[in-house]
Amino acid sequence: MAKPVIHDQDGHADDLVATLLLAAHPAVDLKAAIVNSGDCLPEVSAQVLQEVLLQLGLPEVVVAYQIHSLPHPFPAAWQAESLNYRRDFAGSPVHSPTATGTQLLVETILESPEPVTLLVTGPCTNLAAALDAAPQIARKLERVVLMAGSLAAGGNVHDQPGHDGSAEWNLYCDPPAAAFCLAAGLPLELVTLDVTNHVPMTPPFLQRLAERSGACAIAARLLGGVEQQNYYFWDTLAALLTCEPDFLPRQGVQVRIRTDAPAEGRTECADDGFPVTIFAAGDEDRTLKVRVEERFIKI
Ligand code: AGV
Ligand code: CA
Repeated sequence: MAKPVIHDQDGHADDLVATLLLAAHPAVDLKAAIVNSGDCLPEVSAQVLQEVLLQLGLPEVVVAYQIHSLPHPFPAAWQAESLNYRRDFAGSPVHSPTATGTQLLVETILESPEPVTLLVTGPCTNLAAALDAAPQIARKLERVVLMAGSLAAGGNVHDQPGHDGSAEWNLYCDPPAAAFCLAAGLPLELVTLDVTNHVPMTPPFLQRLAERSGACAIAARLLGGVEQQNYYFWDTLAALLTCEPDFLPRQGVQVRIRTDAPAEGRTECADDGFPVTIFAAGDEDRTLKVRVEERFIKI
């Protein structure tokens, strides 16, 4: 039986491709995708996502966007990459998504007859807002997979004044929201940079994607709209692990999220931290890139 899943994301190319993966995977029944402020222009990325889902014959996935203000906004140049995706999908959208993303998240969870799996691949801001508005959603969440954090691998926030670079961007952009979600007792599973750093997204893979038809070709076009250097299977790997939890080994740890400068958003293991599950690259880290690429091409 396919599991009900919601994708809460922030509209960068790999977020959009992660939604396509969830929509295509037989183990998953994707109910909704919410595009939030973060690494994109939310309205633009939501329109592109809606358009792509319609092109692929998937009108049943409900798309909405939500504007939030973030303590540490993403670089404007990364947000503006949304315009590149739209340039490639010219033509007026058949439907324009509405700005009701928090409401969609709450309602989709509460209306589901079964417990829901939630994938978050952007800031924790919208999940925190939803928990604030309707705390009872916590009991309906079976798994909450986050592309977030870094334990031993170091951060990917560079050149931000007053920050030491030790955080991953999705947590750095809104540390209080991340800390709030961590403390909310959710069944959290983290896909951290410790794993994703083993899986860079390289031109030969994009070339292979582009040579295929359907969702693969669209994914290649979306991913071609970003600066390729230092791009990884971040959200796309988190989506794969949402569909196939046994793809990588898992382990339980206790973590805390710093909200104090200069390490805001940094994740640390701590005996008095909150219990979470983390995915590990395992001994196979050298072959992981090949395994992930092969799995992707086939879905
Ligand atoms: O930290 C990874 C997160 C993922 O959710 N994002 C991109 C993915 O959607 C932020 C990010 C880190 N480095 C980036 C990012 C880069 N070089 N370009 C765009 N976004
Ligand atoms: Ca993202």
